[in-house]
Amino acid sequence: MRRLPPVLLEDGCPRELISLIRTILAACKEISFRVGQGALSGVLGSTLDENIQGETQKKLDVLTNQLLKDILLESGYVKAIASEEEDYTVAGNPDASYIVAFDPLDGSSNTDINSLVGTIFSIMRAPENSDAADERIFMQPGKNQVAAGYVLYGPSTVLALTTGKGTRFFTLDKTHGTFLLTEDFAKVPEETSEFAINASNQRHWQPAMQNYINDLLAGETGPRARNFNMRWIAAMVGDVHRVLCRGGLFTYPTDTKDPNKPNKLRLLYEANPMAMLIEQAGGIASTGTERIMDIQPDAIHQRVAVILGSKNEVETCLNYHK
Ligand code: AFP
Repeated sequence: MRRLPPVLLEDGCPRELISLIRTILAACKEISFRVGQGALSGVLGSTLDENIQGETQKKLDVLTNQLLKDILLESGYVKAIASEEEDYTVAGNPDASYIVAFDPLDGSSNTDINSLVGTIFSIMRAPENSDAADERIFMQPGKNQVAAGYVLYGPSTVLALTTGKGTRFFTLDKTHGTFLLTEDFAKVPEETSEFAINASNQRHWQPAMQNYINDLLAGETGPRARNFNMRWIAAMVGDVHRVLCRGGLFTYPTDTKDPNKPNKLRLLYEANPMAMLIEQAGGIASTGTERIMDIQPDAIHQRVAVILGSKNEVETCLNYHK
């Protein structure tokens, strides 16, 4: 089976970028081990702290963030990092070419119930002659990403990775500590009868999403004339993995539940990398009104609405938004 570095070399990936990806994966192997230890290593449960976004931090949020941050900054391959768990960006090697945004442990509330969690990352080039301490170096649209991926810590540890030449899956061989290519060029089926949304927010959605979901729920006697199935893992990384594997529509739409927080998912380290993986597998990723990867960010923790997945179903959903 092919190993990760040769696959990326064949794609013509710059050596520095490959080294950076391998650095992220070194941290992810450690995270995979820690998550797998669960209650044995005393890392479950919450801290007493909140992050800048007002969310209670899990012990594993803090630990995984520290692991990724330390290994990335020590590697010398990154000019700066942005993390869900860091209030501000952190400067690294001023001469490095790349910047990395990451969610160290997406779906961290799942850790306490031994369910799916994952690390999401997005890599971009730092602008020429930029200042490593200037957070504006992250204010680039997702279409500038040179690589994006996630590592899903499930029954097996799976890496989904794109460097702009398709989306591939690698599985961690825990005996040898190596990520091995297990699926070349994943393709999201264009048609689907499966969707993922937190239905408990239904009364807070905008009319377009209300109408779309009502028509799915109406099943074969409704306007769609067929039955749909619903799944919700409460970790975007798990839901997107399912969509990449067998198709589906995943959405976390705008809602009016909290007027100060109309959107939930973060653009830089959740929506953008997932959008790149989905598009590279033939799917669509939109906010409902625009392509996610075209959005010009104005803050590192900016949130956006997300509708992504199987091409035909996302297009149908977008038609309700016109
Ligand atoms: P964390 O990044 O704080 O772990 O949150 C996970 C998440 O942002 C995303 O991965 C899920 O899709 C979503 O939250 C689940 O939210 P609900 O609480 O509405 O189920």
